[in-house]
Amino acid sequence: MNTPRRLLLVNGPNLNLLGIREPEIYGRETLADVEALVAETAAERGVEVRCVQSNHEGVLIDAIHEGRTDCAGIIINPGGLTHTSVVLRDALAGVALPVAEVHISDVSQRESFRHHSFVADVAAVHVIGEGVAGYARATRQLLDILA
Ligand code: CA2
Repeated sequence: MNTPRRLLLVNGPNLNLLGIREPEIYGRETLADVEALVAETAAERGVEVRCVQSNHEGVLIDAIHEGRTDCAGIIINPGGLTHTSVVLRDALAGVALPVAEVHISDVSQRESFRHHSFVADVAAVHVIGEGVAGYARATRQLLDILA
């Protein structure tokens, strides 16, 4: 396979609050830090990243559809939509790009409503509970799949 030129990074609802609220759960890094980390990690292999964060499900779905035209894979932390959204899952399945699912916190150790992910079985990579650093590992694993 040719080296991919671009990845899509999608962060879902409320992740714009990273570093501002609940640092005991999500750490002190901001969304800008997450986006810079993923961009730097992908740049190690000459790959660009387009970053999207939205609090609106339809905006996320449109971004995923647009990614089909010029992105080789998707790194996504769907936030709370992980546990509720069939439509987000359908969008990811529909574009048929390799997906890496990231969660900052260890959702398996939190409330039972966080234990199910609608995205898990359409994702090829899962990095859960490794803090913001998990985005870098997810990026590398996704690029390994695409190489
Ligand atoms: O651990 C994760 O990355 C989550 O995807 C984060 C979601 C949560 O609903 C999932 O169960 C697990 C919440 C994102 C909200 O992020 C905030 C960050 C700072 C302050 C408040 C919310």
